[in-house]
Amino acid sequence: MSSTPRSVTDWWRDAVVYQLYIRSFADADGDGTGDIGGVRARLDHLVELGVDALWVNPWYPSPQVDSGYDVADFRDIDPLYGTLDDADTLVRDAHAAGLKVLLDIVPNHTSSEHVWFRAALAGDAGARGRYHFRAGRGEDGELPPNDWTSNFGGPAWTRTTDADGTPGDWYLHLFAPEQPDLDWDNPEVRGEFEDILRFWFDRGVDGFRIDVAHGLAKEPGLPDVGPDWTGSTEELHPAFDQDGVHDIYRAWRKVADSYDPPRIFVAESWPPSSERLSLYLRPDELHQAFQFDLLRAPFDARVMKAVIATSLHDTEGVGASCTWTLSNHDVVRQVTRYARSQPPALVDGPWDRRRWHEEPADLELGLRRARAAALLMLALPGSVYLYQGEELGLPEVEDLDADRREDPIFARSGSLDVGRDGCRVPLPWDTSAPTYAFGPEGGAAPWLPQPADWAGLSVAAQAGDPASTFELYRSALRLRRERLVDAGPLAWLDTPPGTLAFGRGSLTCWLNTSDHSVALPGGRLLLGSVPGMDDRSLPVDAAAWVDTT
Ligand code: TEU
Repeated sequence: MSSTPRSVTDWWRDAVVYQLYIRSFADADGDGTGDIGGVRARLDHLVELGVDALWVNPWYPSPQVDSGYDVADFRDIDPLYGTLDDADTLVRDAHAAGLKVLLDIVPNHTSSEHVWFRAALAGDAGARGRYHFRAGRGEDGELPPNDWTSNFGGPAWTRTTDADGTPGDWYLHLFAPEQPDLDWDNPEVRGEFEDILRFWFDRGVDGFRIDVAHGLAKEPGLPDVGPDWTGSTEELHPAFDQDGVHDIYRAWRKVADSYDPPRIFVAESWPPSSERLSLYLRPDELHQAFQFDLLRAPFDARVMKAVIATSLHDTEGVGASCTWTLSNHDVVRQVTRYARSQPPALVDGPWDRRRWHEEPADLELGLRRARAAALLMLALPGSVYLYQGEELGLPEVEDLDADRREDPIFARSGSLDVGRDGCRVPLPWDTSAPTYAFGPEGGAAPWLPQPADWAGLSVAAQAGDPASTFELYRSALRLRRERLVDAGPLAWLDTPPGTLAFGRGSLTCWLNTSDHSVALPGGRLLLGSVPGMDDRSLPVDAAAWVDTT
């Protein structure tokens, strides 16, 4: 809990938020899946780590086709995780512990089991108007309405069957067929989601992470994307980052500001550029938007410095602050990303998943680099989101059996993309293999198997060990609160190739991604990413915080 008082309304500008992937955090009822009881039982972990808030991935009723991102009812809790009363209790517990609580809102689509979509399939014209139903192309409407493909592989359209058994219209799903896209041109959709926001804000929830925030408005007419679209996030797609989204968020901001204290939003948006990302951060729109370019960057000081400088420039241009992250439940964990030869420039999530066949991972190197990158990120101005397990230095689990993989990306890509299960393996709490106290003694096995060699990565093995990753994060968060929360903007220093350094207040952060150690000019070492390093030289693949007063 922060020891530095912050303004009640601006706590989020430099907050450290812990992404809590509830399916894999802690299992209290012994069914093998994480739950609210498990979160309540382990809240002290977040307090000891020193974060300011938690973001809970979707916990709503869902068929779990996409780990809860296929929501069937936005105003309840899936029995897998508990009840609405449990949720209220957790919010109270978190607040009592000094932690804010953010939920995950999924406005781009519903589950195909949502009452709205069930009515649409039954032929209710009004319900169909809440989604993107279109007649097919071709002589008998047998071809999809356009050439869009799903983010998970395969077509983005599924044809329905009319009540008389004849083939009917198609509906759009940018993700799985069980996730039909909502039509945000429909005022009923807009009204429903503003009511959903109020439902949770009224229960004390402090804000939301907005899923696929860049996807709600589609280009009118849903035009073809054309054969030349490469799928790179640098190109605008008619389904993403359309200017129409900003009206939606201006309305949402009004809802958030009507509460005391005001509630907040953080956008998951993958626009073609940092400049377009800043449009979401204008004063009458959203508070935060994940700056994914640092996550997409290789462990390379030159690339990382360019990403940081561009992001700071673009957000300052709209009077906003940056929101950094290196990890989440959708991308390969950074210990493994940094464990292979590094790409020359930014990459997209799936790229790392395709490499594991190409070269072995040096996880010792990967962890060393991930610890250094964490000190870099935590020294930056702005807010930081940590993904559960990164404070333990967990690697990606790349050897899950195919029959254990639940991510729809795996099946829908014809197993060409192994999918995201490898970064979603349940946390190890103590050293007792094979489940490391993820659930109660005698409980069901965790929903994904944990590696046999994770005892040393568990919370119990690391807490109190000054050389551990957990204690590195704890120290960094404490020092960050004491020295950096009001330290203002960064000032770059001139440094040798392969390194970067910047000053913030009395602290200078150094990063060395070169192939040789470099001299540290003066100052007292406050924190180093490599255990036992001194304040005279910075080893390779390391970072240091130096007191330069
Ligand atoms: O992810 C949106 C999104 O863009 C991701 O699918 C990303 O493109 C992909 O994971 C990169 O590998 C959000 C959620 O974070 C994700 O878990 C959901 O599956 C998706 O939306 C659909 O709701």
